[in-house]
Amino acid sequence: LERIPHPPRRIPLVGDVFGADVRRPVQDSMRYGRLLGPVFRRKFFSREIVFVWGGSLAADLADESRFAKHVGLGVANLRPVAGDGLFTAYNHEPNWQLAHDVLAPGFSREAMAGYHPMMLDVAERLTGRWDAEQSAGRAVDVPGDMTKLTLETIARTGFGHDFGSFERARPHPFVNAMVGTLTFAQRRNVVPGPLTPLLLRGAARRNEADMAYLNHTVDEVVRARRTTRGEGDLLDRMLETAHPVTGERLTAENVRRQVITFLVAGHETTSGALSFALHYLSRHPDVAARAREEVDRVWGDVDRPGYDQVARLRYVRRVLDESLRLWPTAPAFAREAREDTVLYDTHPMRRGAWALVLTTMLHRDPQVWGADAERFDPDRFDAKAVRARAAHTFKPFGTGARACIGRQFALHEATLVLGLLLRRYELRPDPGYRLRVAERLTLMPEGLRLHLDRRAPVA
Ligand code: MNH
Repeated sequence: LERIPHPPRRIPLVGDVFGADVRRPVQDSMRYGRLLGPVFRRKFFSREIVFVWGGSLAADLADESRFAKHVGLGVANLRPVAGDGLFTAYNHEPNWQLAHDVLAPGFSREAMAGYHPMMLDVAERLTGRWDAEQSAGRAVDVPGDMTKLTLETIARTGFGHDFGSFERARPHPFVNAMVGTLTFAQRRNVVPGPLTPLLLRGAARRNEADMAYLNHTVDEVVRARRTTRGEGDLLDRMLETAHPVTGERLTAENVRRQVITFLVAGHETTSGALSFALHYLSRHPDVAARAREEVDRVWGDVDRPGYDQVARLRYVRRVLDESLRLWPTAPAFAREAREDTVLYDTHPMRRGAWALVLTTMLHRDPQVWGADAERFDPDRFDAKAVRARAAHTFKPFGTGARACIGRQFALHEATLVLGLLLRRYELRPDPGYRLRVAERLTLMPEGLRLHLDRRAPVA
């Protein structure tokens, strides 16, 4: 540990709190990463965190035989909300394997094709709203509307539920409660443990209320489903499917945890990814033109694309990949040593020792991405460039057995929506807007508004 650099002005007892930005811990760490190099540490009171972002180090941490997911920091702070749900379960908890095996078929290609018409329905509610904003000459609130879209999509495809987000002037209270618990979980990372009751007392009380509201909402959805059957969605799987080998089922309490997990994990990150992609499309008219040309070519005169017509939007996918490279909306993940080992033949780690992979910086490592790593360029993801790159250097969905189960879901949903929006509108940026990134465990372009022009319908 001694050889790993840390910020220069370390203060006894409190650590590296000097100049630390508690509202933007990820961007703060990016700044230190640039200063201190591919592995560094930061200390907050008694807690010291090792950050890793160098491509070779991160690739070594991806070795599943020596490392596994570590449930720590923001993920551990979500345990009160999400319990042993898939995302927050410890590796040794039996409910992880059980739920993984029961739910994995809900993310197969066939399952995605089944969700596609519902995703399209929700996306058309978005374009309906954007048409109205456009004709009224108003700019659209990108993160706000993308959050409505992704919440409705996961609620509908996962649980047959409708939050009515597009009919509301303000976010659904479920969203406020969820953002509340996420923000609280992030704050707890930077407040020293013993001082938490003192500094966060009011916040903790609000957090209790937020969690109660989440539980209540979910219990209602589950209760409604127990009386009627769904259309073979995730909730049906959770309630009815037994494990293929052991015959075990999820308990009622675990179903509650899973529903919350999917509603939360299934929309914040996708909403951010779409918002960043729209930001970059509005700032790179050449890229937007190329993507739009692809949509017109693949969709022809069809305005309601089928599943395959979305899967074939290769360039739009690259735009998304490149946005997730620069701003992976789940900005870090933690890895722990399964046994005593040496990281990259350099850093000894004891069993259980862990490090945080700072994905935002891994995706900007000049050794991997070149000297122009900060530049937005979707061609980094054409097949040839991908083949030429080292393995385990693009990790927006994490790595290994505990990587994102919703990856194909998110990519299909986001590609569909970008396709529809490119087809329908020209995006004009606000000339005064400079990208500002808000953090609440996930990343989001703050205050992003875009002006729309309707395109002439394709002949
Ligand atoms: Mn998702 C795990 C990123 C969309 C459900 N997700 C992860 C991890 C990352 C991640 C990173 C691993 C975290 C860790 O190692 O601690 N997820 C994303 C991103 C998007 C995303 C960047 C969108 C873009 N995720 C989705 C969607 C769903 C979902 C959509 C559900 C429909 N994610 C999960 C679940 C897990 C997860 C569940 C936990 C999987 C497991 O541990 O078994």
